Amino acid sequence: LTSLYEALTNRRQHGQKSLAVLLDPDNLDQDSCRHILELSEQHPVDYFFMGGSLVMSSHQAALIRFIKSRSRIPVLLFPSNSLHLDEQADGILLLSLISGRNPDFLIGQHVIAAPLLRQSNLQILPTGYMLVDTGRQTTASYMSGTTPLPFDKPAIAACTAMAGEQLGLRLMYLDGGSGAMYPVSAAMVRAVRQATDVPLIVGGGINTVEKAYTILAAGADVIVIGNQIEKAPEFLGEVSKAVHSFNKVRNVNPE
Ligand code: 1GP
Repeated sequence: LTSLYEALTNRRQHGQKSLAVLLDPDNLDQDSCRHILELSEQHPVDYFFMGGSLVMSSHQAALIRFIKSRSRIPVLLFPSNSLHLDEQADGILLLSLISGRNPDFLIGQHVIAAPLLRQSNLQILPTGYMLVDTGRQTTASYMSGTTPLPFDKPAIAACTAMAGEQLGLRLMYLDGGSGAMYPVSAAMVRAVRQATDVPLIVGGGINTVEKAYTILAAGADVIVIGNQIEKAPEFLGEVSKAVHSFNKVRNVNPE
């Protein structure tokens, strides 16, 4: 197992929560990236996720180079297809879109990427990726040609995650989609948490500290914030503090 994965499972075992900041090359220029890196020196960030559902721009490689030359925070690729691989990153969330029934995103893109990944030094994190319906169609659901999980059916999400874990996936990622109107429900986070033992990542539409706290309290190990930090970079400080205060509380009252 990779060291990134070991760190994630260790943190889960100790009830420690993590913050991932999603950097979408389509929405981020170098100046905004520099600003986020400066903020991340004052307010701990555990991971940068790099990617987006479309990636029209060609500067992902330059952005990763920029981050790696200035920060020690691990960069994990969050690719939407096999074109978005980049060896400069530390690792890759190798997503299998298990909420959908499109074989291309369950296994097809992975077959294309496999020889490249094998040659690379990227740490591979096999991830069960579940898109959840949060009120409007997201780029990810449109581009992947898949139907997201129904918002109010936590049991379907739990069974999907269970199946993903049984197939050998080592992380689960519940995603309401970038810029979702509201995040996935606490009930769904709780159901997936109870159904599986692997670290749980939750993102999409987390744009207040309260929402972040609710998702963490429901059992997410990692929360992902993209849009709200793009819109208001100072949110990084607020949400980082929330994640860490949560960890302090958990340390006093371990489960
Ligand atoms: C989307 O989970 C990420 O894949 C982050 O979503 O941009 O809404 O924070 P937001």
